[in-house]
Amino acid sequence: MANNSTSTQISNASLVRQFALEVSAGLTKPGQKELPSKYLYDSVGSALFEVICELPEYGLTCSEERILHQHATEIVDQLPRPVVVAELGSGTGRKTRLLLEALSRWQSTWYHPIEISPAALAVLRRELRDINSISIVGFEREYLDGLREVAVRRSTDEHLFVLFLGSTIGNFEGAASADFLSSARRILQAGDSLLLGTDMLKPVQTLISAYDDPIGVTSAFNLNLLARINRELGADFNLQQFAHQAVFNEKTHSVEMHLRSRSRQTVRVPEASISVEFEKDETIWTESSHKYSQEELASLARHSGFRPQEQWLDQSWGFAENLWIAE
Ligand code: AVJ
Repeated sequence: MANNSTSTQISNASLVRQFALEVSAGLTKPGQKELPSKYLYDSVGSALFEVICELPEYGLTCSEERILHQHATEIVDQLPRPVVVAELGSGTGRKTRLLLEALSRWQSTWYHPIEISPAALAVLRRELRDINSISIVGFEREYLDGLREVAVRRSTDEHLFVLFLGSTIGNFEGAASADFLSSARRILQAGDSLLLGTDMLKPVQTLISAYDDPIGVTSAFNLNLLARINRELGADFNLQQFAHQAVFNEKTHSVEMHLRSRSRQTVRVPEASISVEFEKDETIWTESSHKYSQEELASLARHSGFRPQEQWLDQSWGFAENLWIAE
């Protein structure tokens, strides 16, 4: 099979309009202002996230890579064949490569990365183009929309193998994670599988260092969201007037990233037709990264229509790769 690579995408104008709507909703929200974390990943943000993954303080990536290095073959051996692979959020492809290589030993494989960032999709295609018998067709879409497209294209004998790595599931707030997984499950058929990466609960200080690293990469990653709003929506955020903050929310078991206003100020966002007032020390909540317990994972699987099949745990950091089967 040729290693081709195409993608279907939606128009830039409609993406910018959607961005403007979500920025407007988040910044005019009464009480805690917020911005959706998915917008952290433009080309600058995606590049910064790759650097974050190299930081010793951010143990998630290395931990997950260790698991896949050791167990990729064992993981794919549990799958019904033939499988079509769909990945929610493609990352750089380094972890995916380990699984695709293991798969390509016994079959030609269609691989569908679903990724809202065109920059990340491009990196991925470059990264994976040398793997034999893998055909890459990417979808520049939101996760569930992309998954639906993959699902309608599969033939009757094919099983879907959905990758959702890196603990990105942790970015969904509270019940939203079970809602999301339930929605994904409804797109799947019984017997399809999900490989879910989850970062586990660990001491708060370890977590804070992971999200507030000493050389400021995560700070740049967070502040870039405001820079992006300046670039794409013509806003006048003064980046010097905002500070990165990482806090652990004990109630929700999530590390939250915020951007704290250093002064009382007003920011205009012309393309979103809004003007926003900030009190000194008021924050914009930009991301939550939930940390899991084993009990919680079991109940999450149950509530979203999956049966946990097997788990691979890296003890040295505390990261779990979970293989769940759609019931
Ligand atoms: C890619 C969403 C899993 O939440 O740990 C890294 C993003 N944010 N540092 C995470 C992130 C701050 C990351 N995910």
